[in-house]
Amino acid sequence: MISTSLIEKFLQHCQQTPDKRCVVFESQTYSYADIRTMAAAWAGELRARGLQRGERVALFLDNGPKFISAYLGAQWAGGTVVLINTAYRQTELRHILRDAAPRFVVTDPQRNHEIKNLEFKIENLEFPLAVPFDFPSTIFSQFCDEVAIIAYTSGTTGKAKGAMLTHRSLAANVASVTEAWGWTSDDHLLLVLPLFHLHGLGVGFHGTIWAGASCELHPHFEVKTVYNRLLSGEPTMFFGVPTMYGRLLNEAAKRDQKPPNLRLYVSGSAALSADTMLAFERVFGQRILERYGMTETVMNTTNPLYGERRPGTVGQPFPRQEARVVHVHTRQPLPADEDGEIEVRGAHVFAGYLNQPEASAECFTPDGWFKTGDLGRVSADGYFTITGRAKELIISGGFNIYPREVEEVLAMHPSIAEVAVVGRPDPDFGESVTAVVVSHDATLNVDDLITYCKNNLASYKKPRHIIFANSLPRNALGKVQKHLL
Ligand code: MLC
Ligand code: AMP
Repeated sequence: MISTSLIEKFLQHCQQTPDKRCVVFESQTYSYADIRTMAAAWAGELRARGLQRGERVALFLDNGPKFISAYLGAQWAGGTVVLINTAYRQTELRHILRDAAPRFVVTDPQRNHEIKNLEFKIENLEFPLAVPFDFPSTIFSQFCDEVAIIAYTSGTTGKAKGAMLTHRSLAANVASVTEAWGWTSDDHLLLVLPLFHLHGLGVGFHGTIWAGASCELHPHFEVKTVYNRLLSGEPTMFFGVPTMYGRLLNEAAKRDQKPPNLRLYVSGSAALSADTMLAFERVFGQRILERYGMTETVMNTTNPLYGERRPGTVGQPFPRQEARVVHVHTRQPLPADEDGEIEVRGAHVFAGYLNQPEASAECFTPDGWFKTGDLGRVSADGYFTITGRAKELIISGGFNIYPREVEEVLAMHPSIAEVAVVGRPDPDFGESVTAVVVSHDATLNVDDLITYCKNNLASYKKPRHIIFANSLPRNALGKVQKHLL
């Protein structure tokens, strides 16, 4: 069992290789010692302002050194970090801040107004002061079973739930990931995923720190910049969602030069089509490694570093982790090649949802398997394939959108009588949000409805298509039959 934490590992690297490059951001290089100094400033500042062990610090920040140092500093000071997607608007923010009740919110001046408009008494931190701070790193062994991160992910209720990940589960997972992918201190990751989700943070950044490696952090994915950085030959790894790989392929079609081989390309957060995977291999000369994860568990299964990367599959469980397929009703394990629900078990699995004892109990079996809500099957030689979802969810460009959440906002619109939100295939985003609306207002305008959604929810959740209907198909119980839509 892993009895160390990410912070402890980070501090070990700071001691052993203080001058080694840790993060590059906007042409500026930060060594392990630099990041340690910045994280210590945050830890000192938070403690000086009264942060107690186990209290929460929310980060409402985009990618950058401030995110990284506040993240490490808050955990170093014994706090729990609450991750917030920076696209979130009032509805989402109000819910998260009410539910997580953070003691502090770390944000940028331009985002301050979003928080200030909410009726919360929060001490807002914008800049760390250099308050001296040092903690013996050994103290973190005692922290292992405390919550390191609360990451919001929705359920069918339409309200996001805070998944609590302990230091131990994060460490166990990143140890498995770095081992499976042969991640070493020589690796340099091109990291363009948002750090407020577990793909960018729990895989990209944690892996970097765990391995004592380095990453080149970008504010966001911009295809031309990423292509140029790949051409440079400097990064050894790139992690992306399928939308990014589709865009890189389009970019390659416009360029004369192809990037040299990387040690590893990884895709996840949404299904990578076998077509995209094979087209990428034809053009870039190497096969992407596809893996499968979730906020509640970070990484579950992976195609192999060496050996067959099978298109359309998400590979096998990471070292020291388990996965199986069970019947959706009887919950009994199924033989190979039969479709059911995927369950996972291991030290990587989260500790439950904040303030949700019932939902937390429901998602586990008595013997500790976590019910992922993903449908799939496993081949006789152990490769998992995801075939669908038991949970209602749209994954657009790697961001999760819960139809119910968008429906609730649209239903509040005075001109809308009924609404149902569904996903539909999209060549760029994989799936896109479509709203079927029943309205008796002939003047209702599509653009106004989209603006209305953007004012209330993160912009990526807005419908990309709105269809007007006279009524919604319902079954005898009055439930909307979405499959007919
Ligand atoms: C941005 N927009 C999206 C969108 N991303 N719309 C639908 N789906 C998306 N994914 C909208 C914005 O709201 C905005 O709308 C407009 O597009 C331009 O914004 P942008 O930021 O410039 O967009 P773009 O460059 O197109 O972003 C695409 C993307 C981004 C793929 C780079 O979505 C992204 O970084 N996705 C990664 C998500 C991720 O990290 N997921 C991991 C979850 S963890 P407007 O109208 O305001 O202009 C997880 C576990 C696991 O799932 O297994 O990893
Ligand atoms: P999130 O709630 O953002 O953590 O999203 C997790 C969900 O993303 C999983 O439950 C899956 O449905 C989906 N997912 C992640 N990786 C993959 C993948 N490689 N293929 C298909 N779906 C995936």
